[in-house]
Amino acid sequence: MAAPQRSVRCIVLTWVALHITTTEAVDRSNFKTCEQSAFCKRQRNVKPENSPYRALLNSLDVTRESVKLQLINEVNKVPLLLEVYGLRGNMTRIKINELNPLQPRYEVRDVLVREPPTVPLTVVGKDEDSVELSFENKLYKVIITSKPFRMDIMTGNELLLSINSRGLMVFEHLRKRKDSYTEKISNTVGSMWNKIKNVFISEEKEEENVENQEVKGESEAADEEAQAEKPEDTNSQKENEEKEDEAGMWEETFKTHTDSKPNGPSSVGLDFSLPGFEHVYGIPEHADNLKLKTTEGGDPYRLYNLDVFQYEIFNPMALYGAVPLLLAHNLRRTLGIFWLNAAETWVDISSNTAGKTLFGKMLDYVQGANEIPQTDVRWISESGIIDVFLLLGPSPFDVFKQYTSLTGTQALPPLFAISYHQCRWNYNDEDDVRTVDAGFDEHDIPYDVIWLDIEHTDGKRYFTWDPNKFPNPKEMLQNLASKKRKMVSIVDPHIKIDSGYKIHTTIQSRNFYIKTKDGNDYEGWCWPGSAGYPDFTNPEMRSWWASMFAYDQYEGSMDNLYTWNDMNEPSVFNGPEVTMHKDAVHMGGFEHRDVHNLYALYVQMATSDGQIQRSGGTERPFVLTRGFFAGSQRYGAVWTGDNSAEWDHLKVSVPMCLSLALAGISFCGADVGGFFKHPSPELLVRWYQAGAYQPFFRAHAHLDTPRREPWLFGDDNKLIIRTAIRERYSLLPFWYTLFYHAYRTGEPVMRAMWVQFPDDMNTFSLDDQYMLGDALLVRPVMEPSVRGIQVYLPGKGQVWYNVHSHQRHTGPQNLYEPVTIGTIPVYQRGGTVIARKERVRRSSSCMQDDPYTLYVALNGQNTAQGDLFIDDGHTFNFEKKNEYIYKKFNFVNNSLTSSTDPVGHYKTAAWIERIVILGARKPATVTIKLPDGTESNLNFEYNTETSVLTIRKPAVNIAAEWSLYIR
Ligand code: NBV
Repeated sequence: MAAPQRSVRCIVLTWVALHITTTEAVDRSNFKTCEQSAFCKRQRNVKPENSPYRALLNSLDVTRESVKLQLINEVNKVPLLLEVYGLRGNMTRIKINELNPLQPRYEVRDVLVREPPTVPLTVVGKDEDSVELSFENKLYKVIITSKPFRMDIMTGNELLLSINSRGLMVFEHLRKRKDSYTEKISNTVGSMWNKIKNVFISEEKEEENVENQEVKGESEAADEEAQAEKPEDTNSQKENEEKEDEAGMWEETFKTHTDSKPNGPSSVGLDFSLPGFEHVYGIPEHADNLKLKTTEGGDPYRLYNLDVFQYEIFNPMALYGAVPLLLAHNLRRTLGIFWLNAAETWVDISSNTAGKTLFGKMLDYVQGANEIPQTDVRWISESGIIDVFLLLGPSPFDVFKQYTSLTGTQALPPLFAISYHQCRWNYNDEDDVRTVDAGFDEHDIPYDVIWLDIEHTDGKRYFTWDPNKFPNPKEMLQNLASKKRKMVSIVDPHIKIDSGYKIHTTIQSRNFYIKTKDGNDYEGWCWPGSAGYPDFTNPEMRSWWASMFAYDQYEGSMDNLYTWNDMNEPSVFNGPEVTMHKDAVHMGGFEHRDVHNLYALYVQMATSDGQIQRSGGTERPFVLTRGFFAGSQRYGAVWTGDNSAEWDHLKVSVPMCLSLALAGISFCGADVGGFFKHPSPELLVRWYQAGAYQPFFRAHAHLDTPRREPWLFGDDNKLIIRTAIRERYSLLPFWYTLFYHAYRTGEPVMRAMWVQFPDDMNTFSLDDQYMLGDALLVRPVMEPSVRGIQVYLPGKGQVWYNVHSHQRHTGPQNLYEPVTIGTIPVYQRGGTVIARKERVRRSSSCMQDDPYTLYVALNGQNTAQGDLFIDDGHTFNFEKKNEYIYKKFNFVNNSLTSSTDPVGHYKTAAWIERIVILGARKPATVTIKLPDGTESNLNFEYNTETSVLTIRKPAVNIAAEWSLYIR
C-alpha cells in the first residue's frame, strides 16, 4: 500500500477538523440527488407508458415450488427469467434476473434467516394473453399478463396490488462496452483509423451474434417467440443503442470522484400500484415523518447507508441505515413490500390523492367522483436482481410476522441494555470514569452502562487502550462490576494501517481487506488516518473478527465490556459521499456497489458473534450499530446517529424509531440531549423524559460540548431527570416483556398508533405519540415552554388512565393535558395489566430479585389482561433450558388470576408487594387463594376520588399461581 502523501494528509485532516468544529447544517452538495446519480436519473426518465416487457407464456414452467417463465424486452430482446413463489403465511416472492447474464448478478446473502418455505402455486387458468395462478387454498390469485407484462395480486375479487401496471419496469442487462475501442482510437488518430474502427465494430457485432446464439440455444421458447416478432425496421434498436452511450453508464463522476463502473449499467426498477391505499410507511432510515410523503417534484426517498454530517430533518435524504421494507395500510388491511436489494436504492411515491385537501376528498365522495385512492411506489436499485416479497397481511401484526419470518426477530437484549446508558465523546480517563460513576451514586440516579468513545484507544487502534489514560482497564471494569454495572467500548471497522498493529497485520496477511478495482488493499481515511476496511462479507473474515473479542485477544476486556460499532456505513472521509468507492471489490468479485447497504449488518453480526463466543455461547451479546440493513434486528440495537440539541431533533426521534420498529428493528433510540450543540436545561429535561420511554435510552454528546451529566443543570432539573430515569427503571419488567414478545413474534415494542388502532383513521398520520406494546400510550412533551399538550386517545369506549394521576378518560377524544416541566404524559389502556418494580436501585441487576407491583387497569367491562416474562436477564438459558417464568394475569368477574406457563422453570426470590387496580369499585374484602386451597384476607386502601384500589402485601412469589377475589 502506498504511503499517504503529506499534502493529501493535510487536506483530509483539515477536512476532519472542519467537520468536528463546525456548527453548520449538512452540506447537501456532498450527497447526490437522483439527478446526480446516473442510474436513478436514467430510470426516473422512463415515464409511465406501455412497458416494453412481454411475458412469454409458452415458456411457463410450473413445479410444486415455483412458477417460472421468461420475459423479453421487445426493444433489446434480452431474455429475463421471472420466478414466482407462493410462500407459507400469505406471502409471495417474485424474482427477476437475466436469463443468461454475462456474469452472475449479486443476490443478497445472509439476510433471510432461511430459504422461505413455499406453498404450492397452481395454474388455475390460462389463455394466450394471461395466466392465472393461485395459492393458499385459492385465497390469493396472481394474474400474469403477457403484453405488456404486468402482474396483479388479488384476493377474491379485490385487487390488492399490481406490478408494472405503469410500465416502469427497467432491467438493465449486463453488456460489453461497445464503444471502448472506438472512443480511444478515434480520439487519438483520426479518420485514417475509421476503417480499422469499422473492422472492430463488425468483429464485435459478430462476437455478439455468436453469444446471442448461445443464449438462443438455452432459451428456445423465448427466442422463437421473440424472433418471430423481431421488428423489421431498426428504429427501436437504434434508440436502444443511443441509450447505451448515455453519460454515466460506463463511468460516473461526482465531485472529485470517478466511479469506473467496469460492468457498465446494471440497474433494476419496478413499479407497484396499491389501489385503495393512501398511507404508506417504512423504508427507514430517514429523518422524516412516519407517514411517507409523495416524492413527485422532489427527490425520491434514498436508501444508501451514509455518514451524513449534521443531517437535516424532515427530508428524504439517505442516512446511516437502510431497510427496504414499505408498509401500506388502510381501514381493511395492511400490506408489505420487501425489496431485497443491498445496492443504492431510491423509492418514489406518488398518489392520486396527493395534494387533495380533506374537503376535496369529501367533495369527491359526495359528488360520487368515486376515484379510488391509490398509491404508486417505484423502486430503483443500482445493481443486483429484482427480488421482492409481497407480504399480504391482512393485519399489521400479520405483516410483522411475515417480515420477521423472513429476516428474523429482534434479539432479546440483556436486561442492562434496556436500562439507562451514560455516554459522551469522551470519558477521558479512568479517573473521569470513576468520578462520573460515583456521581450517579451520589445523586442517587440509577444507570447501568458507561461508554467509551474513540479517544479511549491507543491512537484509534480498536481493541486497544490508551496506555496513559486507561492503563488499568480491568481494574476499572472490576470497579463497575462491583456495582453491577457495565461498560461499552467503541470498535469501528476502519483499521489503522500500521505495521505494529496486530489487527491490521493479521487482516492484511490473511488477505481480508476489501480491494480496489486494481486488486490492491482498499485504503481510505478515517479516524486513525490511513485505514483499511475488512471485508465483512467474507465469512472467514467475520469469524476471525469474532475471535478478536476473546478475553485473551482483546486485552483488558472482561465480561462486563460490550461493544459499539460506529462508522460502519462504512464512513470513508475521503471517499465519494463520505463512503467507499463503489468499484471496490469484495469476496467473490462482487463490487462494493452490490453490497454497500449490507456492510454495517455484517460488522454488527461478526461483533455480536464475538461476544457470544467469548462466553462459550452462554451470554447474550449487546452491540450498538449506526449502520443497518434488513435483518440487523438479530444483532442488537440501533441509534439514530448524530442528531442535534434542537427541539425538532427531539421530535423527529419518535417517527424515526417508529419507522425502524415497523421494519423489524425495535431496539432503537436517539442520543438523549442531542449530539451536536448544547441543549437548554428545558430541552435536556424533556429529552430525558422522552428517552425514558424509547427502547434504547442513552445520553450522548459531542466532544466539543460542555459536560452534561444529569446533575450539572441545577437541583430542580436534576430531580426531574432523576424521576424520568427512575420511571424507566420501575417499568423495566414491562419493557423486558415487550422485548420478549418482539423476540418471539416480531411485533414491535414501540408502535405507531395505527398499528394498535388499525381501523381508526385518526391514528394513521400520528407520529408525536405512540404505544408501548398494547398497554401504554406515550405522548412526550417535545415543544418548548408549553403548558399543555394535545393527545389523541383512540378507541370507541376505550378507557385510558393517566399513569401518574390515575385520572380516567374515555376514547375517542382529543384530550388537552395540562403539563408542567415535570410531566410525562403517559396513559395505561383500560383492559391491561403491567408489572413494575418500584424500589429503584443503582442498576438493573441490583433489582433482579426485587418485588413487583401489578397495575391492573380496568376497561369498561371491568376486565383486564397482561403478562410478564422473567429470566436471569443475561444468558440464553431461557431459550436453551427453558429457564424462564412466563405469567399471565387475567382480571374478570372481580377476580384476578395469575397463571404460569408450565414449560418455563426459573427460580426467583421476587414476590408481589402490591396490586393496584385502576377503575375499581370499593370492596368489602379482598382475599387471596393459593393452589393448596388456603385463602387469606389482604389489607387494602381505596381512594374514592380516583377509584384506585391498592392491595398491600399479597406476599406471594411472582412465580406462584393464585386468585384474588374482590368482594
Ligand atoms: O466516535 C465519535 C463519534 C461518536 O461519538 C458519534 O456517536 C458517532 O455517530 N462518531 C460518530 C464520529 C464523529 C462524528 C462527528
